[in-house]
Amino acid sequence: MKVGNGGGDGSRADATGMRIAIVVARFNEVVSQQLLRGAIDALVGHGAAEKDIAVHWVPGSLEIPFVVQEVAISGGTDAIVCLGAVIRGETTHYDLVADGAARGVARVSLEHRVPCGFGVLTTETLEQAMERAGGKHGNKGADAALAAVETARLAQEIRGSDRGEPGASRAPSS
Ligand code: INI
Repeated sequence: MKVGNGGGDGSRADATGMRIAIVVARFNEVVSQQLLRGAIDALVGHGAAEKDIAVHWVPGSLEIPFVVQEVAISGGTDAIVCLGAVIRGETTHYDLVADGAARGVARVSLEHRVPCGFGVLTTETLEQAMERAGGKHGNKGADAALAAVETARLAQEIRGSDRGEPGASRAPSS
């Protein structure tokens, strides 16, 4: 039996040599900037070179899937990190934006076989968003970045396996 060792704590997120795109929504920019800072710091802290990180700003979270698709089609990117903040208090079409972004990114990720970390916050208030963008609840931009890198590494391992063995993921060790 072959047992992969996925973790989820970022310990397997080795970004060395990876080319990573970050697609970040300008809407609620005060939050997005913090998510972006967290993502870049996490990527560089896990071995990525700054020159290998491309940042694409889009107007709002609804535009994220299209740009993710363009990045995927253009090729050469190992992982994509999606960042944004959808805040219910400031919109009547919160559900539409939140749902559209999530479903769109998931679809592109699967259709184009590119790992995407999803760091689009969905909160009731700006305060809750800030708490998750470097505040008391951590930085979901960093979390999304490391999730994308870890998934990209796993994909490399699976695709690189030339012995025809079934792939395997590790169950939590504890
Ligand atoms: N986009 C966001 O990223 N967050 C929001 O909270 C938000 N609100 O509140 O509406 C939002 N809307 C813009 C949307 O993403 C598109 O940019 C817009 O509809 C134009 O296509």
